[in-house]
Amino acid sequence: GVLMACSMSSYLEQELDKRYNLLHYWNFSDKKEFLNEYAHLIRAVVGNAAAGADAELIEALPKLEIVSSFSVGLDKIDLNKCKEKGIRVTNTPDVLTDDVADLAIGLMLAVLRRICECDRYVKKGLWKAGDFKLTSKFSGKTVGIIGLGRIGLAIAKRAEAFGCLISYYARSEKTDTTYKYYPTVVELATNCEILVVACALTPETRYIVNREVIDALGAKGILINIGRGPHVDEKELVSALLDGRLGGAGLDVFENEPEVPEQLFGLENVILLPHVASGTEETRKEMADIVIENLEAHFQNKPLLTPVV
Ligand code: 8YV
Repeated sequence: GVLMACSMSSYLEQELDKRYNLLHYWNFSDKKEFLNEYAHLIRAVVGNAAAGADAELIEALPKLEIVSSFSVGLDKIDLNKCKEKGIRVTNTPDVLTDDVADLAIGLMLAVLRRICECDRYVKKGLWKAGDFKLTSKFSGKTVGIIGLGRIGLAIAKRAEAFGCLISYYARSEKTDTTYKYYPTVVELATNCEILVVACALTPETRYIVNREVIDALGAKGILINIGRGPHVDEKELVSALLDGRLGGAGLDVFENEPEVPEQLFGLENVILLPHVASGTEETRKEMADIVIENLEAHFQNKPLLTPVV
């Protein structure tokens, strides 16, 4: 049996249903009762950015062999517990890099050029009453990236094409790039106009964007988050935006998504997206195929495509 942790892709669901005894965890309101009945049948868990396999679920599944995530991020999986128990883990890297980087640039443009507000302006028939106000230029801005992995690098390359000066923070300086390295996020934020969160969520990177970083970014600074909500101290972010201590934000992820702080709904310098960075037909199909191929490889004793553990 394969346990799907939450609803994520109808294509993936159909394909898994053809191959395995697929159990839909979210359909069972009484998880205890469900586990009592089905736990011994489950050899695989399919999770995503919203639900994965925490220590409790892993402990409850004595026959669990593999957790295959429909995401690149692994923060919803207890990796240590998996290691300890010899449970394999896979994710969906690379195929979503372009989409996530594209959307990060889209957020920068949307915040600075007020694209969404402009659209509403035209659709409300306001244009006839006067021209839209002037906005801020994106090309040539300094862009600071937290995490220069696959996605961070793809954002850097795109921003470079817009004539932006790129700098980054990472645990250590990369030897294979000429982008300027800052050893702390505060220094990075002090020296850039647009700060982008593009690292993995781990205990070390939780709240990596805190009050100090927000203040360093400042009243003209823009925060872009295509990582995870808990990378940012959301209470601090909201109060900085409300007080005008931060220039603007483009957010695809939130601390308690799908809950989004309603105080932000009225701010035109803030763009709020419902975690859609990888959400294209093309990419979600590729992600689903990787999940399926990893499970097939595992059950046929072949090497996994994208092993993490
Ligand atoms: C997905 C993601 O939105 O890859 C990740 O880490 O956050 C996303 O691509 C999600 O897992 C799809 O359900």
